[in-house]
Amino acid sequence: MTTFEYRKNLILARYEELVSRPNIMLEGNGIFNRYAHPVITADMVPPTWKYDFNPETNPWFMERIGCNATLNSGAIKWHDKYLLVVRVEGMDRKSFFAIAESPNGIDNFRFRERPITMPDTDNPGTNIYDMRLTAHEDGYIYGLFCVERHDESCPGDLSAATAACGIARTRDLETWERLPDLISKSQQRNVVLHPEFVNGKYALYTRPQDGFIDTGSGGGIGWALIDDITRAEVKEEIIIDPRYYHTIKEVKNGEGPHPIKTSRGWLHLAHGVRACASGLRYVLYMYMTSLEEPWKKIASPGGYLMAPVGEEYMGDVMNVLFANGWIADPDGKVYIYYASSDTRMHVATSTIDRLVDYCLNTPEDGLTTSASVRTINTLIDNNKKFI
Ligand code: M1P
Repeated sequence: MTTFEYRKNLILARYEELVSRPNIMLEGNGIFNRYAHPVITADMVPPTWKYDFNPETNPWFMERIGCNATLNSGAIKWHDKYLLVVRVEGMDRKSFFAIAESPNGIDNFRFRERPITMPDTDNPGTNIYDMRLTAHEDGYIYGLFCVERHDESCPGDLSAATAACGIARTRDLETWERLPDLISKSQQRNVVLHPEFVNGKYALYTRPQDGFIDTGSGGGIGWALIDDITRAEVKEEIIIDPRYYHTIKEVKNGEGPHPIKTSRGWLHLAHGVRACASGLRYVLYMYMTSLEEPWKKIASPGGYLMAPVGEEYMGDVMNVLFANGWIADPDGKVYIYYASSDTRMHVATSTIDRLVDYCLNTPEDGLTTSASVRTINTLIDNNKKFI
């Protein structure tokens, strides 16, 4: 057998084994369950995207185009399948979108034949990433994502960049129509389209920021109504979920996927960021807003819902959990898709009832040590009647 044949068979066998590996649910904290294996890793990118299969031009069956990571994925249920629009990051640091689909939402994710070819605007981005998918009541599926460009106002600084919100829409998740980027006075990342019209307008969750990394003096999760999605512009913006000193969202926060509608209000998943000696720590948290007025907070459970554990802590950007996709099934099961350390994708499952209970009955952050201890003592006192 030639080296080419041997290596080709080995790579294909390993790939098949990995993409068809069953996942196993782990016991959790009553709120959600993690799973034993990531749902998508860089090794699950199809070999045809990486290898030249021609024995004449690739006799050693060498990898030609490497994949670095598969992370921050948008999610949607489509024709009974669980679809992730995965941020695939090549070894060249460029991210692109690619759809992976699974019959059950927890394993057997396979990428479609090709990545998404996203049309550019007249001002092409250098990098695009982190798509939030919204099946809007106007009939389109929208994908909102970050478009990164070099900041031309700093010609001498190769790290200076700007972040804007790119907008595309599709009816079939095959062909995408690119709309102009969101016009906003500030830079924007983590912009999410609300699935319903509000007062006859499109509604966005925003994350205004002064710079590419720093949210500056502002920040927080914002809310803006948009007159025309084909020329989207943030004219007025209010902050609906601000940052607070000495909390999980002291440095910055951002909306995750679009909120899930429940009979008790809109369920929101977001990420919060704080600084520590080892750098920034990204965790996932939840809040709820009013059904009628989705910009008004009605519940704010204290602390984080999920933080990195085990191998989740390790990766390209350590100590990061980030989620921009979840799927709620008609039976109430919720699939939370999250990336760990900007490296791989995982799933955790819960139910709408459990997540609503979590939001409504988890004590709020009292913002001081004394308040936290008072809250624990109240729980201990109440428990005395039962133990
Ligand atoms: O590296 C962690 C995350 O950093 C950014 O998130 P945010 O805008 O909230 O700071 C994004 O670049 C995100 O992709 C990344 O996962």
